[in-house]
Amino acid sequence: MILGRTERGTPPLEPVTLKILVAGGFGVGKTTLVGAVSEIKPLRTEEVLTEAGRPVDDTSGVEAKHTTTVAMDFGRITLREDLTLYLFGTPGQERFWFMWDELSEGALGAVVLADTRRLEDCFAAVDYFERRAIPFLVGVNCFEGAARYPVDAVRQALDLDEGVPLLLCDARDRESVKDVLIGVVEHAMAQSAGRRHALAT
Ligand SMILES: Nc1nc2c(ncn2[C@@H]2O[C@H](COP(=O)(O)OP(=O)(O)OP(=O)(O)O)[C@@H](O)[C@H]2O)c(=O)[nH]1
Ligand SMILES: [Mg+2]
Repeated sequence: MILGRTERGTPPLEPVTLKILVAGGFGVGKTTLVGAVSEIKPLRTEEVLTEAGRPVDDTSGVEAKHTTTVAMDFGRITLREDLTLYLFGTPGQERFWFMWDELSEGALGAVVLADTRRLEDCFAAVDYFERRAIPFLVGVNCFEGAARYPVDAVRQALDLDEGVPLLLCDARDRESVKDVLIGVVEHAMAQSAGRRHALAT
């Protein structure tokens, strides 16, 4: 009888868990993205947008939005039997950005979500990850009614480095979000392999 790998007692693969951040401006779809792919009921910290916040909470473009993230979103997705991602969605509003340093501790990489109607809202997130050399990818969340721009035009507007991937996505769609997450993992792995190579030569 020929024994299969498991019968021969090959140890099961050690699962790898990686931490990925989901950042971007207010109302761009971070909480939606984490909820679309998480296998566990996502932990959310939503608070109702109030009259008092109206002068600072710019909901133009997302008028149907009634709540905002005040601390973080948390979800989990198993991409492969041996690869699990923990997703941490950051709060979008500037007054909660002090959370970002805490959340980015130990992160492999990040997704910066962008909305072409308010592209400038993601500049701060792009700067944040560039400065800390945390590998990131830009996901353009394609809201209905938002003009579609060529990928190169968006890259230029964001002044992205050549190596930073940019993908179009739909934060509500599981498969689309999965592609984005796979993109971040691959990009981060390629960067760290590049760094190791540079050190060895
Ligand atoms: N049409 C459309 N609506 C979306 C999409 N993604 C999110 N939304 C809606 O846009 C609104 C904002 O989504 P959230 O996921 O709360 O955004 P957020 O980035 O977590 O917001 P903050 O935490 O407040 O910064 C919600 O009403 C979503 O239903 C999308 O891809 N298309
Ligand atoms: Mg949110």
